[in-house]
Amino acid sequence: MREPVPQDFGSDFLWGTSTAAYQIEGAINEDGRGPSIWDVFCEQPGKILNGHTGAVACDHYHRYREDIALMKELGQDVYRFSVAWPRIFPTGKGKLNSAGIDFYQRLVDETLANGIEPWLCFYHWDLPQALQELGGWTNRDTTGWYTDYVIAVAEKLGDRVGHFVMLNEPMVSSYLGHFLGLHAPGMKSKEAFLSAVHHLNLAAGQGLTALRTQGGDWQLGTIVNMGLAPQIEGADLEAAKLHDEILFWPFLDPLLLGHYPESVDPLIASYVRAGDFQLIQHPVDFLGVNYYFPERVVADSQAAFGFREVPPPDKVPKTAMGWEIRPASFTDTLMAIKDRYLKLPPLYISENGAAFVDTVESDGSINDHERTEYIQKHLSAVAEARNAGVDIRGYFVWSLLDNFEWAYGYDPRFGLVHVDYATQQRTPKASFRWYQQFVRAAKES
Ligand code: IFM
Repeated sequence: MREPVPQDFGSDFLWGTSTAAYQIEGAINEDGRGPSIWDVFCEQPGKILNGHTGAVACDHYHRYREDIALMKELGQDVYRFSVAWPRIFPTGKGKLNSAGIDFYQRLVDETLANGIEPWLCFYHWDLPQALQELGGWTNRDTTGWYTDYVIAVAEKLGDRVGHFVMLNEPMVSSYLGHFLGLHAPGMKSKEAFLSAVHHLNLAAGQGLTALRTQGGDWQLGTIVNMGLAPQIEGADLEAAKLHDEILFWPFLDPLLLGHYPESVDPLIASYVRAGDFQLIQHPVDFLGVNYYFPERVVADSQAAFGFREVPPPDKVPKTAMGWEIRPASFTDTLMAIKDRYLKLPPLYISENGAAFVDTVESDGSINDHERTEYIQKHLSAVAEARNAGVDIRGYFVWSLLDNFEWAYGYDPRFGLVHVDYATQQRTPKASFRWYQQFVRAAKES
């Protein structure tokens, strides 16, 4: 795979970074914010590495101006952030907390004042705990509370925000949160997982349909994560197909085809009601794809769904999280999405990036060449997919800042900007400088 050159993307391509509320904001008890499922999960012993929590995180709630100044310095066009639902509705529903909205008003205004377009994601996993106590995503009513929340946010911010994202990675919140128990709310049940899948899909469709009736001139879309298994010798292709049907395609098939994959259909049917697919299949203006690594799987007749995820072989390159580095699978995944759907909206790579062990040198610099190389190679993969006809219009690095990496706490560092958690000092890494130059050159091309 050759190195990407800025001309591969053209001057219209959008360059950005992504973050998520719980991973960077901190200030969990300020200005009337209610508890989220992640606050509660973090308090449970043994759930998060080193007992870390998002209570302070990057203190972005107070330092957002400094962080937006960094984005401006980086030269990015777009910034995807998420709104913390429990800041807007502390108990998930009912009376709106205006102090919570005020924070996002300031954030959006500052972003725009710096010439950056805000992309607002409604849900990046931090469900209000009060709704969890009513069943969370296993309760169909959550789709209605989500819709009320979405409308309330759009009413307050929709005059300045042009792009809204309904959900980020519903596969992770349903599977890791409801089946594997590795994420909040920490459930381990097949039924909880399947109901969460359907209710997340329904919430996105219902929320999107409601937004369309508001008359705003908005671009509406949603984000999935995908990383199809490498189609290489020795791979268990049958198991991979099953895995993808259970975990990846259930979020795109209903949206773009109006039904679940064949193997999911009988499992999930009891949660589906008449009219659901009409809501879920509502046309989107764009689709975000997050890619990190290809999922390797083998058949396992003892496993709940007949497959098991396995670690990559020793000899393949990996990130600090043990994730396989395989840019070719990124191209393959994008091609597979294109091939599966006749009518596909424009795609954005809404997350891509890697954790590596960063060393702060004695002069304060962080020469994270592995991260730069990872991004370069994955941009090549994007360029290759574009050349093969996939309509990809932008790329967002995950992430602007080092941040709270969920069950792994603060150990993995994904940022273009290093965060010293003791002092909250931000230091751009070498990858930040590389991305800055690349984006500048791409815009001039
Ligand atoms: O940090 C996460 C993010 O919240 C969602 N996508 C993957 C990232 C890295 O694990």
